[in-house]
Amino acid sequence: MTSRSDNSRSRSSHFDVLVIGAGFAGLYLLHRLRGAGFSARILDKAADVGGTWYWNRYPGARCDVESMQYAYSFCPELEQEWVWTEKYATQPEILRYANHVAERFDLRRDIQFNTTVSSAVYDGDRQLWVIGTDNGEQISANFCVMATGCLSTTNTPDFKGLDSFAGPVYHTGEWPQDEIDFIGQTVGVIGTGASAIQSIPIIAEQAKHLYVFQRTPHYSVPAWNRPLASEPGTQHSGRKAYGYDADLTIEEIKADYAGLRQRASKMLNALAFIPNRQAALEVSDDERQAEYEAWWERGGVPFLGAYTDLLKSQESNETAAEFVRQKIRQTVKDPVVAEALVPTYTIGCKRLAVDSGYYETYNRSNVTLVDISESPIERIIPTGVCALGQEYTLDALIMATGFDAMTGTLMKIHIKGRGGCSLSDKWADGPRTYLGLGMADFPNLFTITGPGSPSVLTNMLQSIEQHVDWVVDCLNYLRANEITEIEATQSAEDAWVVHNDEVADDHIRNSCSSWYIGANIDDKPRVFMPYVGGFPRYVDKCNEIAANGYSGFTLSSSSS
Ligand code: N01
Repeated sequence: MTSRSDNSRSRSSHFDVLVIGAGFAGLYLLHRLRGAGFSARILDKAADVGGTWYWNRYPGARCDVESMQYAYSFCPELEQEWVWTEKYATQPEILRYANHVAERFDLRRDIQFNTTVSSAVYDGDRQLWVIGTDNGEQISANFCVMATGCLSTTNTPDFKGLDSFAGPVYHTGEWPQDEIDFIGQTVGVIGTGASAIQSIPIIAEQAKHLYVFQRTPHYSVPAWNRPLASEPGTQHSGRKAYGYDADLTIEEIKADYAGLRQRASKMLNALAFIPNRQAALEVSDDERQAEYEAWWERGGVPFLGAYTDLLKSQESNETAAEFVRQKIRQTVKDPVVAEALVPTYTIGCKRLAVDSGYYETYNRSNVTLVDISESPIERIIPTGVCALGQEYTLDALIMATGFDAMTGTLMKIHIKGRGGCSLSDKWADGPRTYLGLGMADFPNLFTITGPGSPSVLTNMLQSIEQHVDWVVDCLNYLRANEITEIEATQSAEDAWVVHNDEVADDHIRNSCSSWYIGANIDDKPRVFMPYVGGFPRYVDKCNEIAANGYSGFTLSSSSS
């Protein structure tokens, strides 16, 4: 087997392109860079490939995008040969896929694992980036690409006394490599976002008792996960099927995978499904109820496609929200617990979760919901958690408390651009980018799915491929035209930030406290970070800019 952590080989210390991150973005980028004849190296702090899927090994971790769509499209042979076994792939299966890609395209020989990038400094005189690592290395490159992911720096709130807890403390986003056995243990989970919603049903099956500390309830819709049968006609589960992916067998999708991708690229979230073309308030209450029921039976995030205006009109949104609230009340037997689990805010404002038996788990006698919405956790003590004036004695504590999303990882690296300009100063009031791809004062630096791009509001694989293709096409263009430096202009960046804010300002997704706006991190500026104008509009803009010779960027050569 290929050595996965071999940092001892003699290595060049200058490359055309340095890539930070060996997740799905970094892997595809390396493949494309090699194909285009650039020398490239990936650095990653993990011991192997996979990015988010390397770290998020918590029980029940799955992708909430259907597996046939959460897969690369760049290589038709890869699309055909890989066989997903379930409608929603588990973390181990997705990691196997990342490993398969690394092996199939012989990527590991240009990846340096176990290497945390601590600094990135632009040397304007030499027009190159100097990357410093925690191994004490300095590696330079003409271009640096941050493929660092949107949810890669975990958030552990500063609970008083946390260090005093005598048992193990786990974070869902930095789960240990070895399987953790909760059998016979009393376990506490803090947080009820997507990671908690996936892990709670599994942990509840193992634990002697599970306490869930909930500050804000989350909306979740069922996954109706199932094996993906390979014979035509056998994967229909008898449910009313909505959307291409739900209707089609693996063979049917593989017979026209390009068609599926094409349909996905026309959707705001880059997911192929057939949305309803009606508005929620155009139809009668009975009709609407039946429609929601059908989408509930279909399962997954397309639920928000039940009507065209669910993310546009608060009144329409409320009809969908109320439908889900009723589902929670019908599922959870104890009415007090049910009411505590019912969210009151806009559905889809926080990212909609997709679950397998989440609400049902609260009917178990070994599960207790601790509603801390009115009164936060007081402190952690050696034996457990103090909240609501009580002590909850625990053997293990799980932080399902999310991430310093979109900016956290970049802000941790000391990035200095032209003239020593620091990224943390530039982003002190929130991220500022041009297209989420580049920044003024940071020449020859690209971010893959950076803030200001649709990223987390889309199927990430589709967005990653679009960004990687755009960056590599740009590098090809620069080389062909003997251009050695590219930098977003201040005016183009300013205009993009204004546009980003305008589309986000009155958008429903901007109406509650979520990680999209940094609300989960104390002192983080409250700015809606992903681009909410939709994937097709964004892609058109990127293509137009490239076709116009990279308008909004200043291009120069060392000889000029
Ligand atoms: O994190 P979150 P996550 N005291 O930020 C609570 C992706 N993902 O890891 O809502 C008490 O959503 C916090 O409460 P509140 C997906 O994009 C994808 O679950 O801030 N509680 C919340 O309940 C997702 O959206 C998959 O009031 C505290 C929870 O911790 C994103 O990752 C699977 C607290 C954090 O929820 C993040 O999900 C899983 C405190 N001091 C995740 N601080 C896929 O399927 C925070 N909380 C691809």
